[in-house]
Amino acid sequence: MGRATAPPPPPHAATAPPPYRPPAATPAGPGTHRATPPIPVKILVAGGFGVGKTTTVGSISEIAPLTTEAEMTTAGIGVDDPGQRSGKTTTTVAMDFGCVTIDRSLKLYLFGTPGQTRFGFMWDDLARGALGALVVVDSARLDDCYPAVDFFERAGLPFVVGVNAFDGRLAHDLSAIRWALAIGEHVPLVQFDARDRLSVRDALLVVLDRALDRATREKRA
Ligand SMILES: Nc1nc2c(ncn2[C@@H]2O[C@H](COP(=O)(O)OP(=O)(O)O)[C@@H](O)[C@H]2O)c(=O)[nH]1
Ligand SMILES: [Mg+2]
Repeated sequence: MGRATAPPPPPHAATAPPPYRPPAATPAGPGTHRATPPIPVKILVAGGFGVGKTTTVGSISEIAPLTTEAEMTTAGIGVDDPGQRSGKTTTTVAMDFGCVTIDRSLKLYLFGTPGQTRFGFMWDDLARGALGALVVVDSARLDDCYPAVDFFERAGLPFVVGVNAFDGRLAHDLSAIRWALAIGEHVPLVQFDARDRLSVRDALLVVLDRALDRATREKRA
């Protein structure tokens, strides 16, 4: 912010101008820090259709999440199945976007992928520059998350599987889910609630941990 107009000339403008003096440096006393903007980190929120990706981004985002939801139409019957327990009537057609500041040094930018496999062509673009992913899973419909698990395994991107406990219940326990998904021991598997901000935050912190772990290993290699 600056002044819109130049200050009026001093009354003695006709005399020689005063010698140039550089602007006084701001005193760097104790307690003064230069504000460094937080490091932006891109994280994907992926998974099948109707598993809670949009809900996850919406629960934690500190900006009103940008979603591209559209009403589902009868054309989707038999193609897009949100599961019996869901009252879902809309679907994400491109992506969800939200962000959350973790602390002064770190800000996460969350990109929710569209769930339907027919939008798979967008995943490569969305994954560009991402440091990690949370693959959201509905324990009653494990099949739906295979494409996402495959994608991140092939892409070599660190990911965490987050089982969204619809109504606080899991259809199978975590070890059975790990076995069914055939994910390696190095892939963290956590239970969370997509509607609960703190629960989503904890799941995202596990993703960050994985991403950091991977970055440190790469730096050492
Ligand atoms: N009961 C319950 N409903 C949920 C939960 N997570 C999402 N939902 C609902 O399930 C439906 C699908 O969620 P949504 O986030 O749109 O799924 P997406 O397709 O993965 O983006 C919506 O109607 C949500 O309100 C949950 O943890 N418990
Ligand atoms: Mg969605």
